Amino acid sequence: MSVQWYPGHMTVARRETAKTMAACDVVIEVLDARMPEASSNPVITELRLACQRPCVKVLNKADLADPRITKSWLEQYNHMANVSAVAISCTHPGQAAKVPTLCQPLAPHRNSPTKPLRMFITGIPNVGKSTLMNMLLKRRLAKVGDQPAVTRVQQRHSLSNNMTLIDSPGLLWPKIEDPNVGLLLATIYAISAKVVVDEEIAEFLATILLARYPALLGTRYGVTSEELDGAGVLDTIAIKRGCLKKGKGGELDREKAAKILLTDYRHGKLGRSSLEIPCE
Ligand SMILES: Nc1nc2c(ncn2[C@@H]2O[C@H](COP(=O)(O)OP(=O)(O)OP(=O)(O)O)[C@@H](O)[C@H]2O)c(=O)[nH]1
Ligand SMILES: [Mg+2]
Repeated sequence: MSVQWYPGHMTVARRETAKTMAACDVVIEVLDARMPEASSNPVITELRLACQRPCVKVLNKADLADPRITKSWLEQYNHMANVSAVAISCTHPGQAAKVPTLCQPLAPHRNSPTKPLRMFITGIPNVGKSTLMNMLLKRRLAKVGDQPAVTRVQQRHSLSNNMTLIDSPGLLWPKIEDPNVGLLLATIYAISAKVVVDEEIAEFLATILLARYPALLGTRYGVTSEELDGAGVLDTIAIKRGCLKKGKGGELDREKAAKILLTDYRHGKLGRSSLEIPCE
């Protein structure tokens, strides 16, 4: 599934990102800890390297990811030049504060009211950029929500006399060529539901979970080791949850089962899992 979802506001956001990148000191790239590479926008990396800006990679939603795999990702990222990486969960008060602490040493010359540290929060849609900003400011200044494209314009705020923060709209790249990346991004709802089919995404997700975390599927839906593929997992969910098409003689409603699996996964109801592992 190659994906083309690039609403008008993202063209503007791409231009604004380039401008803000040039006028910031540290880039805070918010990623989804369950898939840090798939959720890293190559356009943002390209702009950042062109502007030679240091970066803090924030593996957010770490409460939903497999902690062992998150640790491996951090080791890999912390070896990169000009990059610090941290895993946080914005659902845990206090963890967000690690981010500015990591930003400061990357631009030590910016540390005064006349030369404040300018931190630019960027990343793909729905990874928690605005939530992170709200947590740092300890106020609900930006609207947040579990769907892509909630933030439409940049917002700049002072974090202290010596630090400013900019939240920005989620940015994708114009054409996601790799079908796996498209499906991964659809799984975490970084791509609008209008352009993807739930059943296809859920089958893809179920296939990965079946291979890597079968016990999670077993506990929540009673899926057994006899299930051989993602389609079978959806059938089991449909049976266990009584998802039947109306007036179709008991035919399974796989679309409804797909929605159950995706909603559960997005809300962490299955337990912690990572869909990408380093050096895959
Ligand atoms: N479980 C969990 N959920 C989180 C975390 N951080 C944010 N969320 C949720 O993720 C969803 C998206 O958060 P936002 O802050 O709106 O994401 P965003 O990156 O600003 O999204 P756009 O503005 O659409 O690009 C919301 O439902 C948040 O409550 C986290 O650390 N853990
Ligand atoms: Mg936002």
